[in-house]
Amino acid sequence: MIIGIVCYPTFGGSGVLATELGIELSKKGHEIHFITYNQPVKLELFNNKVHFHEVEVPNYPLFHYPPYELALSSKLVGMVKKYKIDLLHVHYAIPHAYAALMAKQMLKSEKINIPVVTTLHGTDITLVGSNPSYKTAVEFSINNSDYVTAVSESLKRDTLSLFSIKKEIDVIPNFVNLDKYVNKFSKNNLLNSEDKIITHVSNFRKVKRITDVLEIFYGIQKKIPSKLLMLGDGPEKNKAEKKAKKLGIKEKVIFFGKSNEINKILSFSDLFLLPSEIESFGLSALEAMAANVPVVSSNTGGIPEVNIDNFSGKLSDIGNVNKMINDSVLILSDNKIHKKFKQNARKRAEEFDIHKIVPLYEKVYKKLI
Ligand code: GMT
Repeated sequence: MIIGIVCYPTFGGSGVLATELGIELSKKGHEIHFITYNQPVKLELFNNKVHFHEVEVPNYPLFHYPPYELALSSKLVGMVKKYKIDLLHVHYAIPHAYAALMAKQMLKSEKINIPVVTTLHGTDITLVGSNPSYKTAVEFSINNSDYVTAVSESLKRDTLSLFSIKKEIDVIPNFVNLDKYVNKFSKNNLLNSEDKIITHVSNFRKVKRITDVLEIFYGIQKKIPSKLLMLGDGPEKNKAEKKAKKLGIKEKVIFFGKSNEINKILSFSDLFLLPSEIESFGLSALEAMAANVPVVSSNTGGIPEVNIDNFSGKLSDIGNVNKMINDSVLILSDNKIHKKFKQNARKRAEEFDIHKIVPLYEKVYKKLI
């Protein structure tokens, strides 16, 4: 099959997932065309089955907002015709689903029928999509896609309750490439070999509750010699650095910024923290679990579908920092308990093996083409 994939090319979960999907599909012999404004960060154009086409958005002084959707839909029309693309799979509804439907409409007038699969990822529904400024167009895009998938049951429920949906929504959970998380790497020389390594990975937005991450770590390090590794970047990073200083733990918290080597850091991590306010799935938690790292998280949204309480980690109500500290200390202070949680984390991640989930998307494509 020849598949066009539209996604954000950044470090966010939806872009990472879409990139991994495209790479895996290409390994299975499909021809993949990524169509977005930059080369996706995790995409290596390593074989002739994967292509990247940049969407250029020319600016003009009249434009306060350069019209990306227009450029994207025009590009999609051109690419579908040029490469005889069989199907468009768009990740994150805003504005990708809308642009793909416009392209579909334009192609119809040339007697080309291009199926559009829309995968909902989370904030395109919960935080941004349901905003009155976007809601009508998002609802239209969902109802008029040929097939709609959501990454968790929780996101499906949210979509059905926030919008008036006439379309069936199929849950196809996110996946992980387990092979990437088997090698062990040695600790960075900034880290003492005695210290337990606590890790957090995110885009440092408000919903991630970064100050909770620091407060949980503050509680842990009082009882267990440890370091906190903060991976990623975003609007809350400055605040986090200030908070670490205020709590007197600046020396124990290391901010790494955006990284393409998360698998290496996870390979020597002992615990992963994800106390988010909203999370449709929690791909970062799944990646940690694939690397044998237990997860202490909130129980919001789709997280309980990934992290199983008392098995792969521990879950708490949003903001219950004291419980998260106690849970972390319990997991880390006894080697036998820690080992069991580590094994269970990997076992749970195996349920989301890329080789189990990607065929579900292939089945959808075959049905539509
Ligand atoms: O967390 C974000 O704001 C980024 C967003 C994205 O587009 O990458 O993440 C969402 O999609 C991920 C991949 O499906 C999910 O694992 C995240 O839980 C989801 N984020 C939220 O729902 C806040």
